[in-house]
Amino acid sequence: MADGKEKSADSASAEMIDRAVREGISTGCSRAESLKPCPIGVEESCCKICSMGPCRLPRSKTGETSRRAGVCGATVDTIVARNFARKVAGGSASHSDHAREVALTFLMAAQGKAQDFTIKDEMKLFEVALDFGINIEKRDVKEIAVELGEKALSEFGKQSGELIFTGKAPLRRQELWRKQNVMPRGIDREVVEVMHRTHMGVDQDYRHILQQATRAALADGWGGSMISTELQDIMFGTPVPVLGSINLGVLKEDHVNIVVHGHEPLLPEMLVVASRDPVIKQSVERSGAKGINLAGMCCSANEVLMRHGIPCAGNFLQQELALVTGAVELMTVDVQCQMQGLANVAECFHTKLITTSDRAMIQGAEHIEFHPEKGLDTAKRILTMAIENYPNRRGPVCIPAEKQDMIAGFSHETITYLLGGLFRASYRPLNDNIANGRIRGVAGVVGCNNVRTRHDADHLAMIRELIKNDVLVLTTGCSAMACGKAGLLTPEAAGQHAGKGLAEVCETIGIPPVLHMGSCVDNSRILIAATAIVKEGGLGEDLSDLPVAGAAPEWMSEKAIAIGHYFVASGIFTVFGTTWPTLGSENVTRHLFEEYEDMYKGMWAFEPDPVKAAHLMIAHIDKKRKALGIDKARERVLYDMAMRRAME
Ligand code: SF4
Ligand code: MSK
Repeated sequence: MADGKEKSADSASAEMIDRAVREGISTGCSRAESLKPCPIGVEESCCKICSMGPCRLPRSKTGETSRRAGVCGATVDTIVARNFARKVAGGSASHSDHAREVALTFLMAAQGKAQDFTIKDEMKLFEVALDFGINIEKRDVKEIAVELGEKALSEFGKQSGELIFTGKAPLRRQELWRKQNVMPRGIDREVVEVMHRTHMGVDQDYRHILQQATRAALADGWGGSMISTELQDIMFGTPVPVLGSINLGVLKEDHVNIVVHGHEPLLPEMLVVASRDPVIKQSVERSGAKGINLAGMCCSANEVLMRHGIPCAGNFLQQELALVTGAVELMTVDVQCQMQGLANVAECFHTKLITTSDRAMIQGAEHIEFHPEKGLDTAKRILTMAIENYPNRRGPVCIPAEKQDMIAGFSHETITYLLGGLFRASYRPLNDNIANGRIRGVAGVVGCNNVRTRHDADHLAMIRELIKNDVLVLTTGCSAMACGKAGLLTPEAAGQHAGKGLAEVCETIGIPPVLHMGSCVDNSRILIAATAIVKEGGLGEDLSDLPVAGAAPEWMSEKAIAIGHYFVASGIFTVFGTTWPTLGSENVTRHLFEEYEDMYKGMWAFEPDPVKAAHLMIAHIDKKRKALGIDKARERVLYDMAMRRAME
């Protein structure tokens, strides 16, 4: 196998990839070498939704789309559109089922039935209650929270009307969604309808299939994901900038290392509380370890980092590598992005792998189900298991030295305060700096790692290019963690990597040029931040008027497609890397890449070269600046005193 440095841009990961190879431990990197992707599947021109197939309709050698049809007569356009829509449904279902769990826990917390869960951010509770049309005057906090929990839960099963959070979007955008008939009605309904329409022999017009995919994606971004973010903020506190550290070097040889991996922050929150329990502390002392070291992985890491400053062990492609250190006593996994291969890696060491969600089990892992009624008790049980496992370490522990400081926790609320100050919280300074050209535009760079591209490399190449060109970057998920490891989430990064205008703004406010906004569901924060820029005024009337763009250069999951699709349907130009799942159909690709610009004023693009992709985004940003009439401002020179004197 190629050496670790070719597989990862992060030297800690490279070191562990090499260790795994030396010790004969199978990881995602080694499996990818022996398992090449199917070329027909990559282009999504294969249908297997009924047992008369699978029907494979590859492009001809000259690159033309096959004129053949599946056994039922389905064209390649229908097949590719169905596969794309099902990806959107899978992604929307994942975010939204996460949100359902959060909403159920929120309601139990409001009713006093969830052990140790409370309402931490009352101000945000009142704001969100008002969004839901709930009367907050002269009412008890718990009563408001119960009504909010019930109303939020009813968004999932609603059959008609419009999802409540779509009312937060700019009015122009809401009108456009109604005109295109994609306003989401109920979260579950839209996902179910995609699955029905893409069943054998139902919807067989690719444009019509994609219309429902769009409605399902909007039900994610302006529904499930947003509900999840807002209720988590109310329960656990709205994030504020926090100093944290990242990379495999956060693991400690003389501590009991527990890695929380997955997405739902419910158990991780309780583990934080339980780790402070005096009885737990006593058992740590008895074990001979110097303490408990909680660390996060993937989006669970983003959640506990933003609210507690808990260190991050790493992003998606580091999950198995953390275990290869031999220093992890226990890893918990709940839902999404956890590799089944973890069980094999854990077996090579003393590590206990614990599944905790009633929706996800892994053969070879131990299952300890987390339920909010007994949340704290479960967390203590898990910590105790980890402590008892500390003396069982086998073989030499090998923890890479790499560990990097970073600042995370830039919620939309925080950005408002940082920009405008506590007493005049506002996006006005950001809008002004965009108008005067110091900030050329804003980019949301998000998403996963993908073993088919060098780990972290594409995120970093794209983001460095964007900030060098004065584009402020908002980031979430595994992309945020790639930036953290590379030192881009520090205020000093502005002076080192950003263009002159962006650096000037960042240095004045004291923020990094790349702002960590959270986990995958927190991409809804980016929608809210973009909406706040529109509402502040002066930069158009819709999200599609803004000089902004989105990207996921190393995407791999269906959730990334759902996120990208709600960005596009919200009017944002979005470019993905690695591979693109509609290349099997020229018509479907043209529809999403070109016709969507007319329909939604936002469209998809595919560019595997991250620097070229950054320049597609910059070109789009410049096009929007020109349309707004602020393109000339960039050419204006800011004269300092020396230049003025020279003129005199
Ligand atoms: Fe083939 Fe049609 Fe069945 Fe798909 S639905 S597998 S194209 S026969
Ligand atoms: S964890 S969806 S690999 S961002 Fe949210 Fe990372 Fe992508 Fe999972």
